[in-house]
Amino acid sequence: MDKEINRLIRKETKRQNEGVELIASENYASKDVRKVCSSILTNKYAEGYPGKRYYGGCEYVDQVELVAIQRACELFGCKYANVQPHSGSQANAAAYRALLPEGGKILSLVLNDGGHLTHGSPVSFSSHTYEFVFYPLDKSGHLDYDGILELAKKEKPNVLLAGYSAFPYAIDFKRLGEIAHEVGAYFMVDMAHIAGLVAAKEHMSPIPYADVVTSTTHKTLRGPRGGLILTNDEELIKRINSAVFPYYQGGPLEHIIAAKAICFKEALSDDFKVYVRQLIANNKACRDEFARLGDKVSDTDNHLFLLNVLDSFNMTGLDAQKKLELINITTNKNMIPGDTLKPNKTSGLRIGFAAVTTRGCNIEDAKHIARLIHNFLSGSISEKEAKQEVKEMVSHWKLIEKI
Ligand code: DSN
Repeated sequence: MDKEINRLIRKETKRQNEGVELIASENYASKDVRKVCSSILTNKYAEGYPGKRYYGGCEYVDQVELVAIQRACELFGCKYANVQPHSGSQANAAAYRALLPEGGKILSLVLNDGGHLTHGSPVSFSSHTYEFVFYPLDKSGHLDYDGILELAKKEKPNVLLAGYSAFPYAIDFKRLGEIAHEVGAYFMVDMAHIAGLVAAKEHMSPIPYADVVTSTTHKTLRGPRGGLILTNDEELIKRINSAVFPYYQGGPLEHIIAAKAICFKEALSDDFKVYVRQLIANNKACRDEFARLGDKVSDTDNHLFLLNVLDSFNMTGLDAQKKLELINITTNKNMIPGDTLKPNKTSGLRIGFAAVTTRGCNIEDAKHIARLIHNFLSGSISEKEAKQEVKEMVSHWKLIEKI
């Protein structure tokens, strides 16, 4: 194999094995998922959809894609799925196109409060194609459902959008669906972060209440890097399919679609339910340990929480992220509700347990991680001591090649 790339893959493998991965959107895909990602299915062009392709020789990739669609529908309890989006951003772009005209209005949560770039950030296509109005969080960082209803009545959006990237609380999709439909808007949910929790029935499913649900497949769902769109509406799936191909994308990645099919099957298993319950318990145990130590931390109902490092350790999120990287703990700086610092500095860190739980992190490890971060960021242990503690902890976990 190409020596240069092989050397870099080996280095990245070592980095992943030696590190405590707390980036809330990351995970480790199974051997089967990774194997299928590198399969010969990558050789095939298949623009179009099963039975209606623009190329010959699609009889087997048609079946692969149909299996993926059927399993996605079974896993999430819905009628229709498009498994072709290359990413969550592509899925969101296609969903918007299916739901509203260019220039139409979307009511969403701003990036700084936990939304996503594609939910109306000025640096994303979304804010250039649609008009965004943002609903605020209440003072405690929770959704203010009455406030959202009031704003929806005033703004009359085409779409009410829910589902977030840095939001640690349960989302009442039923209530938000009622609000959207009361003002004549479509209800769209981007469940990328919590898809695994929804699959394992550890979070309310948006499927019965939303007109369209988008997701990625690589976060808590633990599959290959990619996107997904779900709906129960026969008319909407036609518009979604045309928006994905030919409007936004060309040839689908059938090797990734096959890996999505593997991921959906894995997520239907009892083992996956056990994994998600452990993930939620680990995350809560770590959060509670920070609180016990007197640090300023959000509460949590899901797979992530926000640690206010400015108030807890008098440092910015950027500095905390960089400092933790020195001891092989990976996190990302994140705005916290009401943040006074800029997005490139931030007052917070986003911490999540999807990846480390896959490797075998347990409740004791999760509490240990909180003490380790607290002690290192407050300067009561040295870099050498902290690094040694990380080394000992990960030595009990699975190697990522074995997952
Ligand atoms: N960029 C992802 C995250 O880290 O949350 C969302 O797509």
